[in-house]
Amino acid sequence: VKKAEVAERSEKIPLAVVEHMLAELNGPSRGFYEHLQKRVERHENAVIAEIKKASPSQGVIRENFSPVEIAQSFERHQAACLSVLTDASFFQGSEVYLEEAREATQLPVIRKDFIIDAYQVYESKAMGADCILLIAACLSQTQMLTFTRLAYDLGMDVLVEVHNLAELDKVAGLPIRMVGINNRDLHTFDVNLTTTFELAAQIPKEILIVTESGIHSREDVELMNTMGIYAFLVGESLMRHDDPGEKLDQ
Ligand code: IGP
Repeated sequence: VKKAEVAERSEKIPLAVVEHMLAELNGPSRGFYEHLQKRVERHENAVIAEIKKASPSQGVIRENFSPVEIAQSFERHQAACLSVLTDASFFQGSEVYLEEAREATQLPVIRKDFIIDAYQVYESKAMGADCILLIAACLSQTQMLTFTRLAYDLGMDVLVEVHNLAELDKVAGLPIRMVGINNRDLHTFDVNLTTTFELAAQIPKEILIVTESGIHSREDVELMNTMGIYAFLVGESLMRHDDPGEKLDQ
């Protein structure tokens, strides 16, 4: 009886109210795009530093895993933003890590997960994400548009990730201001930085490009700079360092 009664009441809560309440939750958005853009426009490097315990290709990357300490180290060493893996099955991530990392710093945070349902967009806002990742390889054009609009309504930014020209075509009409180019093929795990060079040439100037995966050295960064790319998503090479933030100074 109670169940039926609650179900009846819950149907009466308009979605717009839920959206409004969620948009207020966890305080104002920290401006993920703005944090990147203000550096990129001055041709300063902007790193989205990723908190990642394990990956499908590498297994456990970091044994001594404290999201709070890692996040604070990234902030001390001038990371522009944080990325936190929340996917449990492939990356041993958790939404708790995102909540802890965000609370321990002032930095905007992207939720790194495989978003395939609108429910996860609401969920991202509820856990405090300032931005969500949408992976073109996993989504239709319609889904990307729906999830993007929903994220904006909830006050979050969107980073759309592409890996090849077909995916880039698929995202061309979306109302977005950032594109992530993943140098890693999600099927084979092969990493090739030329992916960024090939795709970046096809992307309109006003879109902020983030090069993702396989960035390990100062040389990699400088090579990207010669292509006019100043925003980076870096995980593994930071996580393998004793004090992960220190690697950002190298
Ligand atoms: C970080 P790397 O090679 O620096 O650890 O890569 C990030 O790009 C990678 O974790 C990533 C990812 C993803 C993970 C990019 N896109 C999509 C899961 C799902």
